[in-house]
Amino acid sequence: MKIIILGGDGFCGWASSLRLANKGHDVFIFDNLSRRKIDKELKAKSLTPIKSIYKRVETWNRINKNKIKFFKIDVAKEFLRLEKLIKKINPHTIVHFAEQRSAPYSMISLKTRNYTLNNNIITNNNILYIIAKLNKKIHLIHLGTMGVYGYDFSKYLLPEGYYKAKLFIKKHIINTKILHPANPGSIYHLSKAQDELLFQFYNKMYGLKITDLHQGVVWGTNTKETNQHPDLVNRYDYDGDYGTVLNRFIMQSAFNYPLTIHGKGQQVRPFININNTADCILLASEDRKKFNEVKIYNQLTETFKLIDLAKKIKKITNCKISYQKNPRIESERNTLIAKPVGLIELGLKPIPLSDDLIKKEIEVAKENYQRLDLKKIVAKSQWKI
Ligand code: NAD
Ligand code: USQ
Repeated sequence: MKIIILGGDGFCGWASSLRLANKGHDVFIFDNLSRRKIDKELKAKSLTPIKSIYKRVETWNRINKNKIKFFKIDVAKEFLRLEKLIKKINPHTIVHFAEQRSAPYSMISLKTRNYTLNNNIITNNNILYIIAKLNKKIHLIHLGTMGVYGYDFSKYLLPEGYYKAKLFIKKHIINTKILHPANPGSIYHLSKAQDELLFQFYNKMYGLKITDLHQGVVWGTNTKETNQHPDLVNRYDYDGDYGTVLNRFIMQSAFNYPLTIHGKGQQVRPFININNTADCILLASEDRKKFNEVKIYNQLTETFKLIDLAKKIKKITNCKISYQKNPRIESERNTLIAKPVGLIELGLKPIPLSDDLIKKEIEVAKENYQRLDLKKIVAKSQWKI
């Protein structure tokens, strides 16, 4: 199949692009390299030495028979070029990773709030409009987030996107089906809640085939494809703005830095390994079934309380744990019961967090000791205005 990967130079997009190419698909990466620009703005960099996208693609194409093509393009700002390229390629599927994905970055300032909202919502509107105009059969797969729900809705298994509901209007009751109520905890998560409404709209108006993958926190670095050559290494964000909690804890324990728990660490969050992210993208891309409503999957494999994660790592490395004043405005205690029900039906084989995998990731961090900047570890972005 011909598959366009928007944001294919990023952490999830790169691993997924290689997985799809490895499985014989024709992959076209579209990316404006804004993530690399933000690294410069924040004076931060991936712990792993990632190569330029040009080198990455050149190396992949040299050692693999299924070639990848790269186009530097801004999906939010270059509408006409985007339309022309999509018309020329006429893909079966477009996978959309091309958003500003850090909650802390989205909360730094009015500028980063506006950038996140504009970039994330407009990339979706552009792509949906183009699909509706050119070829309604193109399947759009979007990376959403489990954080649109706010993590604390119920003590029951979290449904995938929709609820049967009774609406009480004075004495009347309306039986209906509703989208899971949105309850975002950052401007970034809010942008993803807005994306959901765009999908409902374009699906209802134009019958588009859309899959929204509500993904949990991704951990890990490499996959069997990125391990093929050092030029293909995936990014490892560890800084206070872009590093996510489990990869940060692993990096911190590798360098004897006390694990930075926000608050008391009673928050429960969903997690998924980067290899399983790539698996989910492959499974969703190869799902040729027709569906009428927007398909929503919970893309996680496990949930963990943060303190339990920290203790699991401490058992391996005997590291210290440090309880930090929480820079975020968030509930510090929640219940979250979630499973990847639909993705398992599609064939997902979950990779559980194990001591062995943690040790492997610690090795990845240690190999790159020279690139560590201790000053970048502390999370500086504050939710309060
Ligand atoms: P990333 O920042 O590493 O990758 C995003 C890529 O999109 C970058 O290469 C960036 O340059 C590109 N991009 C951004 N805006 C663009 C635009 N306007 N035009 C073209 N390219 C653009 O992020 P990631 O961690 O790979 O996340 C990818 C997607 O998955 C995001 O939508 C994110 O919300 C979602 N997600 C990520 C995680 C996680 O833990 N990393 C968890 C859940 C969901
Ligand atoms: N946290 C710590 N210590 C740290 C970093 C984070 O205790 O050093 C805490 C945070 O306060 C929060 C939790 O860990 O309670 C998760 O934070 P995170 O930065 O790992 O993840 P989050 O901000 O939720 O965002 C990440 C990705 C985002 C994705 C989301 C999935 O950056 O793109 O959408 O995970 S989800 O969690 O399902 O919303």
